[in-house]
Amino acid sequence: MDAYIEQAGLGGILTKVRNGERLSLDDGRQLYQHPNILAVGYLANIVRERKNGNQAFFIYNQHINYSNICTNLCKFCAFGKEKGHALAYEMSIEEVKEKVRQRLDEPITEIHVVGGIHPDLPFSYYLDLLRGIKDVRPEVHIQAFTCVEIHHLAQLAGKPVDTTLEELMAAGLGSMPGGGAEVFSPRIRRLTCERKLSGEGWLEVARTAHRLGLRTNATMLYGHIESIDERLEHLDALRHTQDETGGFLAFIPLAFHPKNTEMAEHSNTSGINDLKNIAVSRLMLDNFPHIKAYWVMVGPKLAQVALAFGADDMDGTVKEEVITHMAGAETEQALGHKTLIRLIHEAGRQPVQRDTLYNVLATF
Ligand code: V47
Repeated sequence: MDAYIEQAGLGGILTKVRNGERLSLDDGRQLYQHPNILAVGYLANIVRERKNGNQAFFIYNQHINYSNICTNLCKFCAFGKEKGHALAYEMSIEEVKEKVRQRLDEPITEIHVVGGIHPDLPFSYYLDLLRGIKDVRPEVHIQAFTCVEIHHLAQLAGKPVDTTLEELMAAGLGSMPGGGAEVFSPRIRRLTCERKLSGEGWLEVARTAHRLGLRTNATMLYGHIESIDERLEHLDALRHTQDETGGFLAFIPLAFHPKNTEMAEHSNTSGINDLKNIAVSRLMLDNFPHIKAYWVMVGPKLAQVALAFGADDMDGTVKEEVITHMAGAETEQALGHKTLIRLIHEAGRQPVQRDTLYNVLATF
């Protein structure tokens, strides 16, 4: 195989990968532009197996999107709606608790909570939301609020981000999901989400969370107007932040879904683009423990294949995913854990049910 990689012109990168050396942005550019997906995937798989062996993780989780009312109205998003819009909704704390109650018979270990930037819900709503979930399901880990939401909550509370996070942690916040990162480039933010917290602002919230001991994820929304260099700068900013804090758990490349968005003229991403983003992020993010192939966005079939191209995690059972489905996702709303286990087995990997912090709960 090494001769094959050398013939593909990737011998220099292979040497660096074998020696555990950091890849440069030029290396990243070469990988993104390389036509041979097998060669790029082979390199990513070396890192994937060094970090996670043959294990492929999944989690038993539930998604709750408490409200889609949002003042940012990003052009790539079909989920966020202005207050008063026919499709706008907001759940009462009792409705959130009912969602949790409805699934008490399932062995869910994580509840993933994300919403928009709501113009008038008070800070107390978010504390009550966390406490309400814990009332119904005390043992569950709550992974809630993107860095963008946390920044907004700090403004609502009129307090610094660290104090705000401490109050949320006391109410039950266990970790934070990786959304809202999009592409950090100011050009992309100006053209697609000009009202959103800046890339530097997103990273600063993540740093603050990590300082308090909160683990967080990171994402990148690819497949729209971003250039390869903008993707690489995004990955580079993440790995520098991870050098400083070590607080990121997983990176999730998010495939752009254009339907019902203001960027609907774009096509869906291709399988090769999806695999490239997984493989290149595995290679560039040498200090991230995990790369997720989020089956909701890339489909269960490609997420399964991605386990040989750098990914070591398929996310989880999910259920009631709204953000991608409003943007036209054709995947199911949920995958049973038996399906996840079968997909992982068929990929030749060892299925591992994990908790949010990647502690092993069961192997199959
Ligand atoms: O923040 C919005 C993105 C994110 C679209 O941390 C879109 O483990 C594609 O972050 N097409 C929410 N993506 C999802 C997310 C996530 C999902 C699963 C696991 C984790 C994790 C995080 O989805 C948003 C935004 O970046 N998004 N619109 C769209 N049309």
